[in-house]
Amino acid sequence: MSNESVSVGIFMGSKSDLPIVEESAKILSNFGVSYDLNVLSAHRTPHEVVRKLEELENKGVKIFIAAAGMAAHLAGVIAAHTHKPVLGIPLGGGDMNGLDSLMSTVQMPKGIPVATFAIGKSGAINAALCAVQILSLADSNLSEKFDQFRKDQTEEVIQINSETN
Ligand code: RP5
Repeated sequence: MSNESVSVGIFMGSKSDLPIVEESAKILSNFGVSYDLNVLSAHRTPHEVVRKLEELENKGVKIFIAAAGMAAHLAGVIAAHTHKPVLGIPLGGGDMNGLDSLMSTVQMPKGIPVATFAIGKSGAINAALCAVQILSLADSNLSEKFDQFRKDQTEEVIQINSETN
């Protein structure tokens, strides 16, 4: 096990979630934020989820991102075992197109919060951006990168109009 520090611990419930969760990883990579990506399930591998979470706590993890579909309890289980912020991404793919995982993730009973994002790709991107925003509070370099990202994003939209008008 390496002793390298990790800022964000990413968990997904199944390998089938990877194409969406990679969107979070791409954002964190672009901002130079260290992360650790894990396929671990709250119901298939409950002990491994906790073991991995504790390993990451020892590496100084500051935020957890948890993505799962169907009866998506992964984010809630992680939140039960840590005092760090947990950002939940509900995933589609099941018969209910993600409404099941949205409700499972967002409807946490009081006392154990999970910040819940949009279903699927938008949620994966926004959860990572939110992680960057939280880390920026104590990191002025990262904060500058985030400011630049927002400026560039605005500029791209303005550019589309100047090209079409
Ligand atoms: C959840 O069940 C996973 O997060 C995944 O989104 C869903 C289906 O998992 P697989 O049957 O594809 O492994 O636990």
